[in-house]
Amino acid sequence: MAIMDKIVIANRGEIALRIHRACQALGIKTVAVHSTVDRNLKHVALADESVCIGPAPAAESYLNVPAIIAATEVTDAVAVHPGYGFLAENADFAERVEESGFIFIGPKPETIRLMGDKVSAIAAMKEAGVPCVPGSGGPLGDEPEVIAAIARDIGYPIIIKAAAGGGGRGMRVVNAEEELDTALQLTRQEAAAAFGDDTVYMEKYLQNPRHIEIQVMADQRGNAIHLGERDCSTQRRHQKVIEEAPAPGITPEQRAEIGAVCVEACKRIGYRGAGTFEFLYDDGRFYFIEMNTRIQVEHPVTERITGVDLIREQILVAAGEPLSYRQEDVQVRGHAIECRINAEDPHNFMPSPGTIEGFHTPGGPGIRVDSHIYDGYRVPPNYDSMIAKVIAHGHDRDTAVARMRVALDEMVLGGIKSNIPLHQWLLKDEGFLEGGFNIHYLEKRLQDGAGPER
Ligand code: MV4
Repeated sequence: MAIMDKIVIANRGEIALRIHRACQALGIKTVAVHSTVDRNLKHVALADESVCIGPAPAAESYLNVPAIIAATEVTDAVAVHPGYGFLAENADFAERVEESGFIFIGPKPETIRLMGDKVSAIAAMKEAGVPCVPGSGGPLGDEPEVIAAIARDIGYPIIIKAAAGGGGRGMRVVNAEEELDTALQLTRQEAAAAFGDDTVYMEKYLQNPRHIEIQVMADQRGNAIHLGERDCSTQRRHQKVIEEAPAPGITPEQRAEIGAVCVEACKRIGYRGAGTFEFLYDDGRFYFIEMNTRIQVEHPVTERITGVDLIREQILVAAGEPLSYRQEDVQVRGHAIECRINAEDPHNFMPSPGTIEGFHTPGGPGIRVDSHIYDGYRVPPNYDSMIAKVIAHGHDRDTAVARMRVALDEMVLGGIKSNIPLHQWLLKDEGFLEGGFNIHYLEKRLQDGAGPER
């Protein structure tokens, strides 16, 4: 008997296929819910059942809560996996799923809500002993003098962030006191317009940190483990381009220490399922900024170095089963790198939807490709442009990079433009190869005119 009978996959693209595969391996039936333009998705063909939940715009399909709940009811499914993006971190959705009598494969709705508000997330983490960025330690009030005093105390530059923001939305750097009032007003206005909540807070602005995140997994029996870190510093406009694990230069001792802190925090707040603690890493120290309460795009690099199937664990713990691993069972082996392949122009980053003509995936030792595309598949213009993830593993970083270069050279992806040339350039960039990058490195190189050959 399978641990669950049938799961609704409330997502699309590569992650929907990834979830389908994990279900199949557990003997669980799947329901693909999809928009009208997504009838030809690979996981729709493979799923046991499929339900069209609306037209192409995500607001009317993948974000259509009543349609997804109805599809779960009519197919007699027992659980919903939200993947990433769309409704994955929507506490109201998780609540609706549970109120309808189904299992939400993710944290409790109240945990999602706690972490969705960055002010309450930071307060909870600080309380649990997680190191945070020096800051206001709560929402900013409406007295300019008090706010100016907080900023002076922290020391410029500071950053003002929207409590309802996250992932780079609703924030502003302030370099000196004379800019403070204007920046505060603008950030409040933008936050009110974008999130319907003008609550803002303040942190010390770290100028050139790396973005390092810790993967955690918790069951419903009080067990929690960490699966090491990922370095996601290689990004452009808050879109990650390359992720890797372990993070260059992080020692096993540092990993064990910050990992234990995150595990302890998970236990304190009764965390459930997969989660990621996002840190800025500067001057040898970790500073918590946000927690993601979902499985992430880059989860395969962690799977590759630890051997843990994170989607499988998500499903097991959602069913009430214990984690399959104790902390001492988790070992970091070698190095893994992920290149996100997007249907976009490699020079100007404009989306490039269209029909795939000629698709051949690379292979060989240490290569994994997570992708839903196939020869003749039409990439719709309506959604995120990521169409594949290539993951390379090796006994060390250089070996993983070498294998990734071979893989990308071997890969055939015709009919549309892709950012493969951007990756091929980055994988030969000296700064990248040295691992001496930070969150601004890629953007600076591009600004300096470096990049793939035209
Ligand atoms: C910061 C920061 C510097 N100092 N906070 C951007 C996304 C959101 N998750 C938080 N972000 C940042 N917060 C302090 N106190 C710099 C960033 C930031 C960033 C962080 C991670 C990855 C890429 C980034 C790109 C620009 C700015």
